[in-house]
Amino acid sequence: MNTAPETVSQNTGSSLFDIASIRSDFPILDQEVHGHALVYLDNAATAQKPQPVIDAIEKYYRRDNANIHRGVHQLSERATRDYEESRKKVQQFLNAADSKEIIFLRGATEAINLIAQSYGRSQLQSGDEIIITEMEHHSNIVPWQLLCEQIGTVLRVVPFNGRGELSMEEFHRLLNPKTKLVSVVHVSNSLGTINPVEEIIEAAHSQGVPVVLDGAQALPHIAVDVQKLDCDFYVFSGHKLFAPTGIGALYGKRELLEKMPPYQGGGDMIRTVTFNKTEYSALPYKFEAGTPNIAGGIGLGAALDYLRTIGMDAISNYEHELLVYATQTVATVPGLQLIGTAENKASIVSFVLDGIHAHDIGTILDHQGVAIRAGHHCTMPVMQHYGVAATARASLAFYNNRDDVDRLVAAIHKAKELFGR
Ligand code: C6P
Repeated sequence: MNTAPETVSQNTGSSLFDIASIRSDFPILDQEVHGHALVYLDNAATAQKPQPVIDAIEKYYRRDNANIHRGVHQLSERATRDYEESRKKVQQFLNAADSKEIIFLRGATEAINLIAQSYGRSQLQSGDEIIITEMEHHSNIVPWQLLCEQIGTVLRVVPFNGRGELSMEEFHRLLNPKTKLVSVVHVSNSLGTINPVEEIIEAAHSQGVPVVLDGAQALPHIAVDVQKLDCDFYVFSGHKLFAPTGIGALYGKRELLEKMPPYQGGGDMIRTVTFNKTEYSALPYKFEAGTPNIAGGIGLGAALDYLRTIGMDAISNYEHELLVYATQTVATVPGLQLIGTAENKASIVSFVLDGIHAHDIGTILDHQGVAIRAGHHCTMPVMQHYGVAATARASLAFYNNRDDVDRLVAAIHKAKELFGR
């Protein structure tokens, strides 16, 4: 395991942050890659899992594995109880008013597709406008394009400036009586920008327009209160939140979810079925057809318990300090250009290097034991904005430390050396 300058506890302002103890909760970090201690800086793609999450999944498969909501036996009762407890934990984590407002799905992608196909198809009409932004992940672009092809809605796109900050002037200009939905990323995965979602929600609501927030990259870094934000929908993926893959959730205001038709049909989402008429289950089950990812749901609950013991404010404060350090240190590399320098950022550092393709940077860094992501990050319009094919992206989590950042910078220097730059 890495020894770090900050293995001493750091006072983050709100609580003591014991980085050494936190790192020891993530067994995967304690390994070598290509003969070097692993530095994992690809957290925006997927985050690592702490031991309590691994234990919760193992316990489910060792002791409790059974289908839920169906069985009359002990195992099914236990599995159902733990799965439904997790729903309550998601409700508490987001501060939603009611656990019925939490729909378990595969992740952010499926959640946005559900909103587009269920809310979009039932509530919007040809000519209605949907506002998104230039910095959306493809999963907050393509589902709306599909809807536009299907029912004739029109997509409007809010641009961002050179720093990666949304043009709020343009947002207010685009918001007009034809606007029927706004769907915006809370934190950009390729730029790190934390968007002014409060202002967006207030302006949209003043015109009676509901707002969807893509929280996939926000929840791992900042405390989110959906009631305080007053957003209408909030979506996220568990695997970026230290939970297993294949599980995530959609939060929706109850009155909106109530009027939306089911997204998929099948078992568990019905009350009665005859060949003449089928009655659907109540919320949240109306949107949860078929056997769900039970182990994933239970693992997600364990991840949220773990995050609660550390505290999201402590995480935000710690990561902010680390981001400042990473930004300053990485920026000292000659020929390196940071992509995404917004005033308000989460811990994502995207960059390009003169004369070296991002994929080559990624490969050379991997050989130094440093895992980053290189590519368009499923945000091709962001790449088009900057006129680059790809960026190298280091995305930090609360288990990273200054030593990781120093290793990143040393590996970038090595890449430059190998390319004779
Ligand atoms: N971003 C990244 O490396 P899924 O695939 O459903 O778990 O998440 C999709 C998604 C939606 N919104 C945002 C803002 C995201 O960042 C992502 C996933 C990963 O940046 C994989 S491309």
